[in-house]
Amino acid sequence: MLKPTVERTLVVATASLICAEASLAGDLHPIVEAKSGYLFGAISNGKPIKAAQTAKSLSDETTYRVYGLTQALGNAKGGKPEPPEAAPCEEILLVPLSPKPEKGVIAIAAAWNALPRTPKVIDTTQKAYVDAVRDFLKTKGIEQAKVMIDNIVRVDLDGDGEEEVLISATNYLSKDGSVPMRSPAGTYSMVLLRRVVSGKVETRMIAGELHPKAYSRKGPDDASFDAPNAYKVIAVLDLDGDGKMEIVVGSNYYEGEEITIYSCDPKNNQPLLSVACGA
Ligand SMILES: [Ca+2]
Ligand SMILES: [Ca+2]
Repeated sequence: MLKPTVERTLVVATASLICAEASLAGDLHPIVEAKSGYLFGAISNGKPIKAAQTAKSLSDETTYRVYGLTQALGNAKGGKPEPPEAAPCEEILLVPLSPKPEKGVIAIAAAWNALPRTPKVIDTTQKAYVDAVRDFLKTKGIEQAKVMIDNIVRVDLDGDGEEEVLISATNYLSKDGSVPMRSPAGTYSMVLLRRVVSGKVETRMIAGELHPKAYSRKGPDDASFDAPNAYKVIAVLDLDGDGKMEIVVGSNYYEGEEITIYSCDPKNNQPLLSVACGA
């Protein structure tokens, strides 16, 4: 009597596994960083799925839509995700895209319009924003900061009719704007979100790091450098199809980079999916 029961259980288990895979493939929206081809993973039923799991369900050819910061750039075909041929970043999966538009930032296989509202890139020297950055740094212990803004993007993230402003500001005091191995005192890099909350403008950091003091090795086990990062908004797109736009932040340090998709939650922007490559 025992054996048939076991067999029946096995049959049921296999069937439910097939169902799970089929529904995943049906609503799987892979997301790729257009320049590098890094596979972030996917969105399935509004939830993030990691790259390795996404890759199992992708076929040899997937049609993606490619987006830049301010425009849709048409379709591209993506091949099966493969690990890179050489180190570093063996854990990353690459999706070869064709064609590869020059201004492409993100490719996503989804039918919805990921750019429901067009972000505007505005003048980085506007006093209101320079002051906002300086005031924010002051609250974090960086007095009299030299404000340097990389880009300012204005867009209605959540679709409530009120525009939000994303400010990417970085200053590591290097003459050529490069990111040093050690952070000098009074340096910073961050992405700030400015939005109106109950009639008042609120400024919050979505990603970034602040260095009121210069990095120095405190103990014998500490590294001799802290490899600070420079953060910048590279795209604002609705990547899960709910009409609200997620924020894509690129960050790089002296020999590596990371790209992270943050949720559009107005109170707390959480990282949803991220890809990183560094030595
Ligand atoms: Ca809004
Ligand atoms: Ca969204």
